[in-house]
Amino acid sequence: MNDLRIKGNRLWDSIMEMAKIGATKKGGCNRLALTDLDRQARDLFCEWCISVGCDISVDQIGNIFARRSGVDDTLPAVCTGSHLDTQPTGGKFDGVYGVLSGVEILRTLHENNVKTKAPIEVSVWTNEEGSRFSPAMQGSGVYVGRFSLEEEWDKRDIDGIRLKDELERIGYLGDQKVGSRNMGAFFEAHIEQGPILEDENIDIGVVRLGQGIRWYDVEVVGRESHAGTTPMHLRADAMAASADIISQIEQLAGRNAPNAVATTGFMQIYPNSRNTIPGTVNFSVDLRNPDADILAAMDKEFQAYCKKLAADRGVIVNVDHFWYFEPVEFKASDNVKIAAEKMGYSHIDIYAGAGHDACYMADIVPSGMVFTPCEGGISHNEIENTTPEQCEAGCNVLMHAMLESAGLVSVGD
Ligand code: HGY
Ligand code: MN
Ligand code: MN
Repeated sequence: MNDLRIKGNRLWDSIMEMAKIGATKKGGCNRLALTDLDRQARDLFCEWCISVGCDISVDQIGNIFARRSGVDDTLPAVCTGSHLDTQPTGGKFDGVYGVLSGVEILRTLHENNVKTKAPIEVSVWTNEEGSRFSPAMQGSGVYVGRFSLEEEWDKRDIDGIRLKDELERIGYLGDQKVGSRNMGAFFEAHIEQGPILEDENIDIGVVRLGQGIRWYDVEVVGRESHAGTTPMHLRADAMAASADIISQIEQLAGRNAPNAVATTGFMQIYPNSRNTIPGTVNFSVDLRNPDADILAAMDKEFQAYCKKLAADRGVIVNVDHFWYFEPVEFKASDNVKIAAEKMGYSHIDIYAGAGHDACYMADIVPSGMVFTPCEGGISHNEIENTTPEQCEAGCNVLMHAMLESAGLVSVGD
């Protein structure tokens, strides 16, 4: 069993095939959750899994599960998976690498006629990115009970389109009750999306922790007025106030260096006219830190600043802190480490800066993540890149970490 290996070229070709769905001119992917492009990606995943004998199920929030029977199907399944939705300027690998590593493992087990004790499952989680609908990790969050199904069904995108209607429209509003599968462990392979593995020339990141995340919607309400006739001291300028807040969160991260990060990535300005002082500005704030206490202190400082700024500037600042995700430990990471050592891959312990579906799966089953290097640590960017060899190494480690949990009965006839 130890010499069982995946086929790196086949995995790479599948990633390139999937990348054609929503391909952008700069070589990335724009495949937002629950769009027709997401449907095409989901359909291709299902087709590939059915071709190696898997059964497909879809749950009420559109999560997909491809199942390969074990010798004893009453045992909890050993699972892997990730996401197929991307950022608007996404790359070819974020999420997709994890899903297609699962597909490659199914192909490898199938063609080698491997019998495992427990069943193996590969999953596609709905809207991991949280770009079109908030929050991120939405499908896995509903699955583990962090979010209510009904509330998430009613979420709307920027054009007011309702999530449940989109699930129905693309044919992925499943009837399987969320959270009802018999799972025993969950592993996820993912590019690191940071620079450490590449900088240190390491093959595998054994992910021990997922950092904490706090998301806010901020609304600043001032007063529209004429850009030419309104003296500076009489303004209630929602844009200038927002600029203060955004530069303040950057300083907040600086005061909590080296691990704190803070980002505003989304903004709407009303009336968005060059010669009218903005009356209302809505924008996102994303604060993260691997230490829950530091992240709580950052939250407190940020909210206090918004209160004070509102009074100083005579504007209203509404802060909706709608998503908090505390740092999470991965309890099955040792499987990843053992697998990497068995195959002679270099490895280090690392923590995840991005959110991942495995972070929520860790609520319900022992979970582990396998990180692989990506070029320049760049992700959420169309130039996101890695190599076939790095993808192959991570997928081999994923397969053996899973087989360690699933138990091997036989290889070949
Ligand atoms: O936000 C994240 O970390 C992930 O890309 N959804
Ligand atoms: Mn991802
Ligand atoms: Mn992402």
